[in-house]
Amino acid sequence: MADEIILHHYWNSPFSEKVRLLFGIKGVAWRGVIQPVIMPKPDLIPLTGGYRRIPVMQVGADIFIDSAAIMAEIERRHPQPRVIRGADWALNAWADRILFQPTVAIIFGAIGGAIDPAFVKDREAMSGRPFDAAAMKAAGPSARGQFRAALGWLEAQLGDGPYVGGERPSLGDIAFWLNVWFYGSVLKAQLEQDISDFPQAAAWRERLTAIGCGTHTEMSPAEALAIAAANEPDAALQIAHDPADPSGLSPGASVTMCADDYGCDPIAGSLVSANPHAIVISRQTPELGRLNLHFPRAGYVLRAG
Ligand SMILES: N[C@@H](CCC(=O)N[C@@H](CS)C(=O)NCC(=O)O)C(=O)O
Repeated sequence: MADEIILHHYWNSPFSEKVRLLFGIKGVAWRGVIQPVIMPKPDLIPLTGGYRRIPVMQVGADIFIDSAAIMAEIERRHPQPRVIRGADWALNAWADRILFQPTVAIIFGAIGGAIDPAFVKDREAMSGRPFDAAAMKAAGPSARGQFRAALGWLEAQLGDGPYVGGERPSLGDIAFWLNVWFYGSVLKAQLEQDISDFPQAAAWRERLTAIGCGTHTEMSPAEALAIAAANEPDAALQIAHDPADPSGLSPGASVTMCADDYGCDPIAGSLVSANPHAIVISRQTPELGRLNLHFPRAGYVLRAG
C-alpha cells in the first residue's frame, strides 16, 4: 500500500530504536525492512541515492533520511499524543552527538577484541577515522563517568514527573533512551549497575521498556523497492520553499546533500524546497523513477552542484 510507513532498519541500531519507541508511544502500525549492518546495501542505496545510514523511512516514493526527519514526519502524520515540542530538538541533538560519544566508547571499549573485523573495516571507511578499540578502552572510565553525569541530569529531571517532559513521554525521553537503550542492549549488567544509583532513572527505564514499538510486520526489501517504483512522490508532502533561504538556491537547482558529522556520501538531486526545518530534493532514478528525499535542516549541508 502506498501510504504504509516502511522503516528500513536493523534491530540493534540505536538510532532506529528512537523511531521504534516513537511508534510505540503513538501506537503506530508500521512495516519493517531489515537492512544490512555493513556495506554493501544494494536494497537501500537505490532509495537514498547514496545515503547508507540507518534508519531510513519510506512512504511510497518519499524517502525520509535521518531519525530527525523521520520523527518529525511521524509527529505530523500522527499528532496525538503530542511528543515533540520545539526545544526537545536541542536535547535530541545533544543525545545524538554529545552523549552518544561516551556511550560508544563504553560499549566498544568493553567489547573491543570481540568486534567483527569486517564491521571495523566498514566503520573506518564510513568515518574516515581508525576504529581504535584500545583508545576507546582507555577512555572507558572517563566515558562511564560522563554517562553517569547524564544519568544524574535525568534523575533530577524525573523529580518533576514520570517522564522527561512531565506526565507524558516526549522526544526528551527518546533522546536519553537512544543512549540508555544502546548501552543496556550490549552491556546489560553494567548499565543496570550504573543506573541503580539513580532510582528514578531506573524506574523510567522500565516504563519506557514497557511501551514497546507499536505494531509492526516485516516486509521484504524487494517489496519496498517495488512500492517505490510503483508510486510518485506525494505532492502533499512538499514543504514551502523559503525564497530568502541562505543557500541562495531556488527550486530546480542541481544540489548535493551531505551529513555534517560522518558517513558523508553526497546525495545528488534537484532542489524541491528548503526552509529552516527541512530540505527536500528530488531524484530521477533509472530503476525506481522519481523519488523525493526529505532531510532535516540541522545536521546536513546543502550545496549547489
Ligand atoms: N544522524 C543519523 C545517524 C544514524 C546513524 O549513525 N546510524 C547508524 C546505525 S544506528 C549507522 O547508520 N551506522 C552505519 C550503518 O549502519 O551502515 C540519524 O539520526 O539517523
